[in-house]
Amino acid sequence: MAANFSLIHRTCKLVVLLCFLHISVTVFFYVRTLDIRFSFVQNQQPRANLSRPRHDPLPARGSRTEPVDNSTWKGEDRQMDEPDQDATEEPAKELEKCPETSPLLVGPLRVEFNIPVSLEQIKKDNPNVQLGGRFRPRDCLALQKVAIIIPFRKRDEHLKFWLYYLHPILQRQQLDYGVYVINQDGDEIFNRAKLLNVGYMEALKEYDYNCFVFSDVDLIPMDDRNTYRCFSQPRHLSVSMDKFGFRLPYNQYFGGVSSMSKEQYLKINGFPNNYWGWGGEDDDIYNRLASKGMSISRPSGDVGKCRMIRHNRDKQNDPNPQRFDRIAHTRETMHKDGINSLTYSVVQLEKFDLFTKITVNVGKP
Ligand SMILES: *[C@@H]1O[C@H](CO)[C@@H](O)[C@H](O)[C@H]1NC(C)=O
Ligand SMILES: *[C@@H]1O[C@H](CO)[C@@H](O)[C@H](O)[C@H]1NC(C)=O
Ligand SMILES: [Mn+2]
Repeated sequence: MAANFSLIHRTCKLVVLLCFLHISVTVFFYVRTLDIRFSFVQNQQPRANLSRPRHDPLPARGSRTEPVDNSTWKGEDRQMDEPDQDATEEPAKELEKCPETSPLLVGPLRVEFNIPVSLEQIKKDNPNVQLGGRFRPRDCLALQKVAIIIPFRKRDEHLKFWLYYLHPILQRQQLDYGVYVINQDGDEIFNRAKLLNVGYMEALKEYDYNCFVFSDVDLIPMDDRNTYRCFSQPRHLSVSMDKFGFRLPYNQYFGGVSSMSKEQYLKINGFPNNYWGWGGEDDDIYNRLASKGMSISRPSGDVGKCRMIRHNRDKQNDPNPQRFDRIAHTRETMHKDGINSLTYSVVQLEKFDLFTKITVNVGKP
């Protein structure tokens, strides 16, 4: 009888324990779902976009003149996994791999836009840049092959400054890189994200790139430690722009300059093709990443400083009234709208000394 009682007692204890476990696990997963949902950029009100209070500003690490704290830096900047570095496959190459952090970096840079720049002078200043805006370090094997994609239309003045500042920086960063300016042909309404998709496709036709940096033409980094390469998570590089008072405008902000490995890009089916006009396409990209369980990697607010060349709103790039509706449905649309549904035609492909310019017809809304 006593033995029987103790058996019942033990069984009860076990049942209670199992119930408790079950509830904990359920609550855990529910909270996780909520978390992912809240981190989505959904149906934001127009005025909520930029004037929202900033709950989570970037840590301001040190002042401009202080060196960056090296130890924490390394932790958040893990190199993405190199796919094909099989030593046995490269018998001819004697070059050693470049170091994880380039020894050529100098840190904070002076960036201004009231100086005269000319393509001839930039070419003279960068004798190692090859036709089409290609470069690879001479004395070591670059860790990544980076295609830099710049969506473009009628911004030649900005492009000059971009080339003037970026070529020296990218060379110091010891990247194997190419610069692709994707020029939207005609005067139809602008489509930034579709041009980025075109850049991805066209760059891969030329070289086996494994990393893609997507950059607006008017954004210049103010520190060469902000390396234009890929990381184990998609990277947002323009984290503290002068335009936004050197802060992130909001936590999910992914506009300006970003980078993604080929794998990361393919995982989200590339970018949307149907955001015509200004705004929202970067939020859609963020939603794609979040829905695939990826997070955003960022440099510190200090290293991530950058300047934007001031300009008026372009013609044929008015705010897209459909953007709020579109970003509310990324999850449903992303699998049919992206690199798998991209259509365009190349109008002209030009190799200049400092960049490759691809003029494309991307159609109209
Ligand atoms: C980072 O640390 C290494 C040694 O650990 C040192 O050689 C290098 O100069 C440091 N870089 C910076 C930017 O402080
Ligand atoms: C919100 O503002 C940012 C910064 O200007 C912009 O990149 C983004 O596309 C905007 N999103 C929407 C939905 O307007
Ligand atoms: Mn701009």
